[in-house]
Amino acid sequence: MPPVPPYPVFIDSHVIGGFGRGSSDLGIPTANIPASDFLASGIPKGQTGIYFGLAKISGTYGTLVRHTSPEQNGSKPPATEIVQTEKSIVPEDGVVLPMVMSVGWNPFYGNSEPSAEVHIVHKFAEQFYGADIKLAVLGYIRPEQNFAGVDALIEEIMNDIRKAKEFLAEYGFKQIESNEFFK
Ligand code: ADP
Ligand code: RBF
Ligand code: MG
Repeated sequence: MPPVPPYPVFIDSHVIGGFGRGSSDLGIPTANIPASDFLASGIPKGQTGIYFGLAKISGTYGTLVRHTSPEQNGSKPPATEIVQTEKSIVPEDGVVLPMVMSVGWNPFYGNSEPSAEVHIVHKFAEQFYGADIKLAVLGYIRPEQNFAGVDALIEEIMNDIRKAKEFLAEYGFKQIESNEFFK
């Protein structure tokens, strides 16, 4: 079955710093994008939750520097800065890969502002803060939930990844991958 309107929704964004806990707490890194880019995308306003689709990284990237301050309380991400390095292109530059995406307030962590974050189903050798990221959102999986513990959250994310792979296998995403947007 092809994507059902309003999907595919295309988002042209860039990778910013988040809380830094995707990799450390969950072992599931998520490339964060400005939540405003998601809100401007044409997906019905306020529809937070878990999505799946395709992602493509390109362009230059750098090292993330976090500026933590004493008043920071864990519900707001620390201020960050991306310092560009000379080495600039990820090996995956231009490759379209499967992704799952989480948008909202992360009830398990109780964030005070919404985030939009993308886990690319691929093993990267390094980080790519500051890189350009193009997304084709192809469907909605479920609303955000709270969990009794971090293991239950991880298990649910693994389930989302499994569903995303199934949906993508069924769609046969070649048609979306070859869309002008990803050129
Ligand atoms: P942050 O809170 O700053 O987003 P994370 O722990 O979520 O930190 O790690 C995200 C970073 O890890 C991304 O910005 C990206 O540079 C890198 N990364 C490495 N592998 C992946 C992947 N498979 N999917 C998404 N991001 C990845
Ligand atoms: N956080 C939640 O609090 N509840 C969720 O249901 C939830 N689902 C997620 C599903 C996926 C596919 C991903 C990538 C993340 C999800 N998260 C969820 C966000 C998770 O808490 C966040 O990635 C980490 O806190 C790192 O920022
Ligand atoms: Mg993240």
